[in-house]
Amino acid sequence: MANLFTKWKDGLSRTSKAAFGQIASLLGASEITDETWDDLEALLIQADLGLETTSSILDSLKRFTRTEGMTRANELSSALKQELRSRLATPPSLNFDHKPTIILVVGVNGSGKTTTIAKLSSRFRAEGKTLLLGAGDTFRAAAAEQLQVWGDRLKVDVIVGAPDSDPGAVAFNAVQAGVARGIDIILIDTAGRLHTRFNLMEELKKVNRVVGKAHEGAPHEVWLVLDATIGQNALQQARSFKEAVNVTGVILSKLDSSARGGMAFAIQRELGLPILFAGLGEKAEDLQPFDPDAFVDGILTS
Ligand SMILES: Nc1nc2c(ncn2[C@@H]2O[C@H](COP(=O)(O)OP(=O)(O)OP(=O)(O)O)[C@@H](O)[C@H]2O)c(=O)[nH]1
Ligand SMILES: [Mg+2]
Repeated sequence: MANLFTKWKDGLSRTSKAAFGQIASLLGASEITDETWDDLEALLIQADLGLETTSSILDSLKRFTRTEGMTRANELSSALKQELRSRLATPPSLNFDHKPTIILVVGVNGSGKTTTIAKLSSRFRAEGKTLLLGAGDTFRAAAAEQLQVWGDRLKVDVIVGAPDSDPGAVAFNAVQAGVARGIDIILIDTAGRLHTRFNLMEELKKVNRVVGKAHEGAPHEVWLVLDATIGQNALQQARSFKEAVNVTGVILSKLDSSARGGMAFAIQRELGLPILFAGLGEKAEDLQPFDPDAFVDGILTS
């Protein structure tokens, strides 16, 4: 298995070659001019950092260059790196104090929820936890099957409902079964839904409430899977899901397919949500705990 550094570097190679790569070239050996600032601003926006985050980074860097008396653009590189790093929180360590710890996984269609649940199962099982999966996506016929295939492969039981049955009922059954069996972690998959669809968001609220009825204090975590390739739209999605259910953390999927990835900074700044894991590929071991140092190093490697 490739070491972690290589995994992040390889996983982020698209990102580092695109906008962030151009930043590295921009910060070559030339003088810092007004044009340098304009270009840097454009590239940070292009990299998906968002207007607010970009202007705040530029303000800090301009202040820093003034106080340090910097004139060369290449001196800006390490300042930018530090600036980016300081805007990413180290994710809180996950403690699975509750037995079972019940985790609801939410997000728009195709964001990577089901695959992420499989990857998480594989990771948690390797840490010695017992798991149970709830196929709360009763909407799409193939959805429960997809989770079941992963369950078979990973040897993790999956609680499945009848097609078109109530997703709340499946979630309820999964929680009850997990409690009865003394399971450590229950991961509940949900149907993908557009954050703009009122009825589907109401349904998600209901699933959330039902899980709370099945077990007091649950869900203990609600993880939002955001596709890193969709850019700034991820912010809007995150806002809507956060309003509907109590999202406790974000998983950034498909960072390996994204040419930008800068919205990680905007998610933290504008929503205050921790990024817990990053999807760096399609294999089970490609889900890694979010590592801000490796992330910043990875995107700025030219
Ligand atoms: N390259 C890459 N592909 C990923 C990653 N995570 C998920 N995918 C792919 O994205 C596609 C959609 O993943 P799913 O897990 O089915 O997404 P979902 O959110 O469950 O989709 P719905 O149930 O339809 O809402 C699949 O082809 C996955 O293999 C990742 O980190 N990197
Ligand atoms: Mg799914």
